[in-house]
Amino acid sequence: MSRTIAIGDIHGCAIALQRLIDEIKPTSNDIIIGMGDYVDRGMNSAGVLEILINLVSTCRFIPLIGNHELMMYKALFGNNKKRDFEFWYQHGGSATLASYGGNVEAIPQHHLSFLNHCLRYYETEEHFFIHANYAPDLPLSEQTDQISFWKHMLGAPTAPHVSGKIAYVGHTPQSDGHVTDHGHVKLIDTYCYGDEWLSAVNVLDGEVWQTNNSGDYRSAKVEPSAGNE
Ligand SMILES: [Mn+2]
Repeated sequence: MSRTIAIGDIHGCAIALQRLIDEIKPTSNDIIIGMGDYVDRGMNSAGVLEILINLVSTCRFIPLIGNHELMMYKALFGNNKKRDFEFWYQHGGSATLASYGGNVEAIPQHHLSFLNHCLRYYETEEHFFIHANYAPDLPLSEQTDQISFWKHMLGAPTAPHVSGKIAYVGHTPQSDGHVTDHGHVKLIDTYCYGDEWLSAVNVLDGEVWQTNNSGDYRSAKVEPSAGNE
């Protein structure tokens, strides 16, 4: 039995992430998609990246890029390091750096290489996964950085995508701690770093695992999302 599971924005919440993985119990048959924003804001970004890198050996793990990975990567490797570093540092990067003892040089090579291997989006037969948002009328391969990684989905949801596939997005914190189900698009950043929950969703049956920074676990359900509309 193969499961396809999307994990919402983690933001340095290593305790919640570890509990989540303990509950999911991934196997080599599972596809797990990380929605991006693994780092920044929370207490232990270094620990989060270490846990995610280890996931590669237990399941088929597909990490997507979030705007925070973009900021971090630019801060470390960009053309304008001073400006980009300042920008990252002020948007949660200070917490990430602290998790490495405050020393950029202490970020291990395999963490940097992880950042470099994150994907812009991922799609299956019936679903697609992208950090922030999408232009409904454009193919996934033509989406812009601004929309894919930065544009919040507030108020009315983005219209269904031209592919007819169901979208999963993170990035826009759902401050009540619940996955928001608009049918054609599911919002799964459930605000773990803001003392709510970290969510994982099995996209085939709507099972939801939720954990928090105290290491608590609860289960939930979204509407089955197989099929169209
Ligand atoms: Mn984000």
